[in-house]
Amino acid sequence: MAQTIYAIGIGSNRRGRHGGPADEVRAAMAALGDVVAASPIIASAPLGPSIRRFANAAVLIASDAAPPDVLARLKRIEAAFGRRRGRRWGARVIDLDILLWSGGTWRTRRLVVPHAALAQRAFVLTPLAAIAPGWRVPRRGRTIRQLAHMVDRARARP
Ligand code: PH2
Ligand code: MG
Ligand code: MG
Repeated sequence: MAQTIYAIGIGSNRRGRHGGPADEVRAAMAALGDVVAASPIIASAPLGPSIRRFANAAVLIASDAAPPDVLARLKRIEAAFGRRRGRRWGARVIDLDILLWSGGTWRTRRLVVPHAALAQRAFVLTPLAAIAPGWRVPRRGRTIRQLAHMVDRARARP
């Protein structure tokens, strides 16, 4: 019986063996398994040095595994999809990030949950708000819905 829920962010801006970025995101959702909620897939402008647009989504998965084990599984899926580790923020077939987990916070050298940039990224918050609007983010004391509104307002400022 799975007690723990993880919110996973999914991104792609490069073709892979499943097709274009949105196909890669869909295939990653299937590969993750135990998906209890899946957001729509959105298109987003790249943040950082990459030129190609991204497909982004978020899912909730149920798992009894601890965060480091879930992270190891995400990395195995990324490798199976043909992800190459290289330039930071380079174009990638698939990127799977742990955004939140129902256990609260996790902080080691290798893994920090909630994801450090969660509150700044509309391409993470917008899909996540579609499936987990009321999830209150530890340490920020705000819900995903509130953070999504805040990031939208920040972007709208001239
Ligand atoms: N991921 C990054 C860097 N920039 N930009 C968009 N739009 N979507 C992403 O998923 C993304 C990005 C690093 O993980
Ligand atoms: Mg990422
Ligand atoms: Mg990543």
